[in-house]
Formats: sequence, C-alpha cells, structure tokens
Amino acid sequence: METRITKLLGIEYPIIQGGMAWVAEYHLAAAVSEAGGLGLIGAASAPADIVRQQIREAKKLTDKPVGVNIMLLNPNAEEVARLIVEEDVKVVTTGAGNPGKFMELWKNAGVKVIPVVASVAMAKMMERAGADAVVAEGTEAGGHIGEATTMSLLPQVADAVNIPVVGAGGIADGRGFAAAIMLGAEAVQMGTVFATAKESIVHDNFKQKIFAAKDIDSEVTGRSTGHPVRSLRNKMTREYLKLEEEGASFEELEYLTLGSLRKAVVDGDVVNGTIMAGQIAGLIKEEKSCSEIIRKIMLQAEKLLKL
Ligand code: TUI
Repeated sequence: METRITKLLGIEYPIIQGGMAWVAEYHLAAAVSEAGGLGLIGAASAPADIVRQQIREAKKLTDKPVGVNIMLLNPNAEEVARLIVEEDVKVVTTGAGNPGKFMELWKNAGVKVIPVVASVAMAKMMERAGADAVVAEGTEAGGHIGEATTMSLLPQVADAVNIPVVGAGGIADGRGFAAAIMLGAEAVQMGTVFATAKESIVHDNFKQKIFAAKDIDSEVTGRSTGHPVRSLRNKMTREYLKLEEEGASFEELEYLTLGSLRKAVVDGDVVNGTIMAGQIAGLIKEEKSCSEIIRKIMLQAEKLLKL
C-alpha cells in the first residue's frame, strides 16, 4: 500500500511505531523497521549519549531507516535534537510540545520532521513551520495526551493541512487502520500493541497487564498539572488521583511518579509503577512478533478497504 507517507519515509507499509518512553528502545525499533514499518527510538528523558548508543545499536540490526522521537519536556531535548543531525537520523517525530525552535536545524540537514499534535491549531502551526507530515494523536492514546478523540481529531486535521497526516490513538488492528484511512490518514502510528510485541523488551508483567486489560481499564492522571497521562488503573493511578482530588501540589505529584514508568517497564512493578497504555489495550490479547502484527493488520485492512 503506497501513500505519501510510505514515499516520504521509504517504507513498505504505512505503519509507524510510537516513540514510547523506556519501551521504544533499539530492539523494538529495528524489528518494526525490518518488518517494513518505521521503528522509532524514544529519546524520552534519556541523556544524549544513551540516545546516541541506541541509534548506533539499531543500525547494527537493520539497514532500513529507524527514526527518533524527541519528547520536548526533556531537559536534554536540545542536545538530542543536535545529535539527530550528527548521527544522520533520517526522520524525527516529536511529542509533548512545540518543536518549532529545532525545525531550521533539522530541515537544513534534510531530516524529515513529523511532529505529534493533539489539535488542529498545532497541526497548522507545524505545517507553517515546515513539517513534512503530522501525527494526529487522539486522547485514546497511552501516555501524555490531548483532549480530542481520534475519530473527531483526524478528519479535522486532515482537512486543515496539505501535508500528509498520520492517525494515532486507539489503533491496534486492521479495522482501526482502515478507519484511520477513511478519516483521511495516510498512515497510522501505534504504541500499545508494539509494546506487547515479542521483540519488545518490556517486563513480562507489563505485557500481561495489557493482555488482561478490559475496555475501561485505563485512567487519566495529571489533569490538574496540565500534563494529562493515560495509564492502566492500578495502585499508582488510584493514589495519584486521590492526591489530585485532595489538591496536592505539583511537587508532591511529581515525587509520587518519579521513576514510576521505569519501575513498571523495566522492573515489572505493575502495582507501584505507571503502566502507560492506550484504551485499545483491551483489544490486545497475545504476544506477536512485529512482523506478524504488521502483516495481519495490512491483510485485514486491505480486505476492508476494498469493500
Ligand atoms: O508525547 C506523547 N506521549 C507521551 S510523552 C510521555 S513522557 C511524559 N511523562 C509524563 C508527563 C508528560 C510526559 C509519555 N507519553 N504523545 C504525543 C503528544 N503530544 N500528545 C500530546 C502532545 C502535545 C501536547 C501539547 C503536542 C503539542 C502540545 O503543544 C503544547 C504547546 O503549545 O507547547
């Protein structure tokens, strides 16, 4: 299936893997790219040197392009932005903010830039700033989110910009893929399903929580701090929401979540850790390789889109 996104990125299938903090490391990114999608290394809050190592390791595993996602709340974002150019990374996606100040640096170096946006206004701003495409991410997504749903955001962003749009948030199978295409997307980005992939190094406890999740098992914390985050409900989200209700300060809430994603992803502490995942977790029931995930989605979507 060819779209402006497959041509822009030189990939076989219009499927991008989300740049998930702690989860999107080089094994996963290389496996998604090898399978014909675009794998991403999630720079998250990592120091630049770690990101550099990750990029180099990914290149040992695949000759296909692997991108990097920059989380703009990262205090090291500027350093990571520069190493994208130094390490000859071909495509960068951004999240949790406005990448405007890095645009010139990346465009001058020929890096393809695909900001993740959660509103029409931000999509238009990114197009004006020279973005090659945008990911329109609905509130169904895991992690840091906006307010609009994928169903309403995607067609509005597709109408508002001329650059290609990637749909994200709530997509994990061929039906979701086909729906995104019908709404104006030229590719999808998926996170939660790739977090459960065979090649994903997340702790098995984390994967099992996703497989066991039902439709309404995620919760949004952090609305009071201006940084809403979707995760699977557990002791951590309950404590956080209780503190928020009691009017806890930003510092208290930050202290509670310090290192909590790592706790869940790396240590497998799914009680006290933060299990960031999207609402579509309820649809994901078993571990598959990245190649199986992608092939199955494309097969199902092609049938549906031919109807
Ligand atoms: O970035 C994400 N998802 C993330 S980032 C992350 S790390 C984190 N952990 C705790 C608190 C905050 C971050 C975990 N998951 N998705 C892409 C995304 N970007 N969703 C929403 C946005 C976004 C929000 C505001 C993009 C731009 C934006 O602009 C605000 C402004 O005007 O600067």
